[in-house]
Amino acid sequence: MSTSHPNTEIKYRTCHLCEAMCGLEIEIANQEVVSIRGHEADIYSKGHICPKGVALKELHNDPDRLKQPVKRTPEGWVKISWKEAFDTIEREIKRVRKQYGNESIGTYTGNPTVHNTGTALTLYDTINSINTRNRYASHSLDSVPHMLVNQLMFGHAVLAPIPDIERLDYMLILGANPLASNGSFMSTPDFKGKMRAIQDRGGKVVVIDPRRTETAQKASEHYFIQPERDVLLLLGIINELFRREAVVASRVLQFTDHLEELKQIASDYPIEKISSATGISADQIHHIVDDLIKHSNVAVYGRMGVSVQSYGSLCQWLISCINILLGQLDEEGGVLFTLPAIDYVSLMAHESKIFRYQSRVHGYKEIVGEFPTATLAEEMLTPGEGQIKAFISIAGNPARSAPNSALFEEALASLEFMFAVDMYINETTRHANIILPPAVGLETMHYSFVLHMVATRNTTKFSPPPLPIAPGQKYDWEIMSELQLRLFDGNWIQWIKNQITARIPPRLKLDLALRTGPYGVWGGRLFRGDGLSLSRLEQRPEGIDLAPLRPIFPERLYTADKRIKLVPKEMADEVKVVAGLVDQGADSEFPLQLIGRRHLRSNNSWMHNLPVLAGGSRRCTALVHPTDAATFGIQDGHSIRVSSPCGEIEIEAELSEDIIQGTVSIPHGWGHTDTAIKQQFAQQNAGANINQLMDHTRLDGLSYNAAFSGQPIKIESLGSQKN
Ligand SMILES: Nc1nc2c(c(=O)[nH]1)N[C@H]1C(S)=C(S)[C@@H](COP(=O)(O)OP(=O)(O)OC[C@H]3O[C@@H](n4cnc5c(=O)[nH]c(N)nc54)[C@H](O)[C@@H]3O)O[C@H]1N2
Ligand SMILES: Nc1nc2c(c(=O)[nH]1)N[C@H]1C(S)=C(S)[C@@H](COP(=O)(O)OP(=O)(O)OC[C@H]3O[C@@H](n4cnc5c(=O)[nH]c(N)nc54)[C@H](O)[C@@H]3O)O[C@H]1N2
Ligand code: SF4
Ligand SMILES: [Mo]
Repeated sequence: MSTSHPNTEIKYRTCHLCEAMCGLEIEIANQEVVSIRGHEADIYSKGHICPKGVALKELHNDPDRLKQPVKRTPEGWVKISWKEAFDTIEREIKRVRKQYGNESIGTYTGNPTVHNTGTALTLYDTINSINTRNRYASHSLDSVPHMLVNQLMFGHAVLAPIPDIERLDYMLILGANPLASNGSFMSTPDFKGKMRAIQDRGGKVVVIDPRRTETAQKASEHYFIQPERDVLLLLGIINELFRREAVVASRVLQFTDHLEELKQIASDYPIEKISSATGISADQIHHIVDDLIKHSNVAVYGRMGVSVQSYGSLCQWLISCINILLGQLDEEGGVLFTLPAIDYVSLMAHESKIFRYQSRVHGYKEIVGEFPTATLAEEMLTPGEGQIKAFISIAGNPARSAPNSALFEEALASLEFMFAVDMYINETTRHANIILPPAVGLETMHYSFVLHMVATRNTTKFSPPPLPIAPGQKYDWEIMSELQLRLFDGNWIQWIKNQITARIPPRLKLDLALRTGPYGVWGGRLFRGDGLSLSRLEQRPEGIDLAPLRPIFPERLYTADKRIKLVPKEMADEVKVVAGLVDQGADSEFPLQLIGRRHLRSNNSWMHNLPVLAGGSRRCTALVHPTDAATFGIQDGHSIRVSSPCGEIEIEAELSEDIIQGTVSIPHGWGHTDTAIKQQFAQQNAGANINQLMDHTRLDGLSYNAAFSGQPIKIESLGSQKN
């Protein structure tokens, strides 16, 4: 392709901001980004891009981005050397560990740790070296129901069923909005185009959501559902599949146990009994079941909306059950499992364990080595042995992303020592004593080894860093490895291992994993006569296609007997809580329910400082149904107070028939009102913080995932002025 300037060069890099893995074509002149567009030749994204990918240029040039360590002093933030930063951190962490014990150190790892290659490659060893059970992550605000269900049914937390988007002809989506989120547990660029292709080939996409979302508007059908009632709908569908004797005698059913038990459980939930609680009529549910049975290639898919709620694990479990009953699990055109070039599933097999020990304050069970983030503040604030006194936050903003922000901020302020690995001074890192900023974005190399595991096709691609780092900057993996060596605690065998793993450069790790992986030059099967290695991938910036997903069970199952557990005991116990839901009324004091909302131009809490994304029209509004607005005397544009048992916020009301009556929708990640943060643009467009309202004790009953959806609230008008 031609460049607009003689000095310019073109570089290619995969965008790391969301799961879609779009290939970017970046025009660079004199080490400055001139432009970013979609890479047409990319074998997976084929030129697709969204506004966030383009904004990587602004992220690179953001004047508020830190490039050197800073320490908090009474006079404000002061730049310090890397040596002083690491020395202080080592001294303080070791002091706290010696004084209060290992569990007094808490760690939190946020969403970008999954997306950033250098961090992802070093995180596990670094956190392990710190040797504390007080480990927390954004997963428990997001995806632990998926992980728990995969572990219980298939024997591995990250062995996840993925919709076969290119071949299915009927897709039932519950609680996901891929037109805004670009897909999750379904890494696939250009979902919009793929949805159109399904419709063009005579298929259907059907959305179940309390809001008529961007996806719902383009879908073939949309049904409004009452928040947190999906579990009833799913049980009703299963009941009907048994009643109509529509269970398919599939290949997978031959190595699946407990069919009768599932039939028994669902027998209490005929469609006529559950329909009014869901808000979807019995006729409409029958119509959905007709379609599920009629189509030959079907995928039922549920994401955030059915995970971050009180019945998150039950929903994810029942979704997999329906896919199995319809004969669609592990079949082309249904939901399949990946076999990526770096086989993270097999590499992490020994780590995929659950329920081994419990959290101190509430006795919540660990899942893959982590406790629920919703209880992290209490673990900091509750005195006693094991209380968290020092805190390490890596690429996260739990002061905005975790429930009950006021409690969380109180907890952060109570710590003896905290440090963060982050490039911004935000609501969380402002409490740190020291911030270590890594090089980010276009300064770093990329290989999406976590996301290939949840992609709709097996592909592989590596991007070297398009831009150099400035003198004095450090890469994320350099920071992590230094921490791994300095903060180590353990016996001498572990010490030796730690010394070695901390010194393996990330490129070598990638190369080894590729070479020994399923398509590797030293690996199992040979690929096109020539196995993969990093140098081979580097010659192919557009990536290499490794073919569509294909059936892979029972060989790929990680259960000891290579059989699928349709009704794990934990689920059989938990499903009993659903009985009372069928005729449960609204809370009398807090009669409305809250749900979230994502926008294409935003990314959780951290891209609001980029004018190209966050400028323009106001997005942080409360969507209120006109009937509810009339009940509470609210008009469009009114400033309203939204309150819950945990707190209150003020926000502008936006009246809309796109939300189900009785429910209010507010996006998360906003509320940049804290004057101690240093994100100038975000502060000017602060918005309101929904997590101020979220009750940190509302959890999914089995996985302890935060239950953001369905939070009871009330609203009142504050008058006509726009805030
Ligand atoms: N109410 C409500 N709350 C929610 C959600 C919701 O839907 N509703 N969604 C939840 C979900 S799904 C998630 S995943 C969580 C996210 O929760 P978190 O991960 O805690 O929060 P983020 O807003 O993603 O913040 C990411 C942080 O990483 C920093 N960062 C970005 N890139 C890099 C990098 O390359 N290196 C380092 N070291 N730091 C980097 C950013 O500056 C920012 O501080 O929020 C959860 N919270
Ligand atoms: N632009 C953008 N993209 C993102 C992100 C972002 O912040 N911005 N975040 C990334 C992250 S961390 C994640 S985890 C993914 C999430 O990806 P998705 O899950 O696709 O994203 P959401 O938009 O949160 O979709 C959740 C949907 O569930 C609906 N919902 C809420 N409660 C219920 C309920 O009780 N039942 C049902 N059926 N539906 C319900 C909501 O209305 C919403 O439409 O997106 C990723 N991509
Ligand atoms: S869709 Fe996701 S991966 Fe693609 S450009 Fe946008 S943020 Fe980046
Ligand atoms: Mo997430």
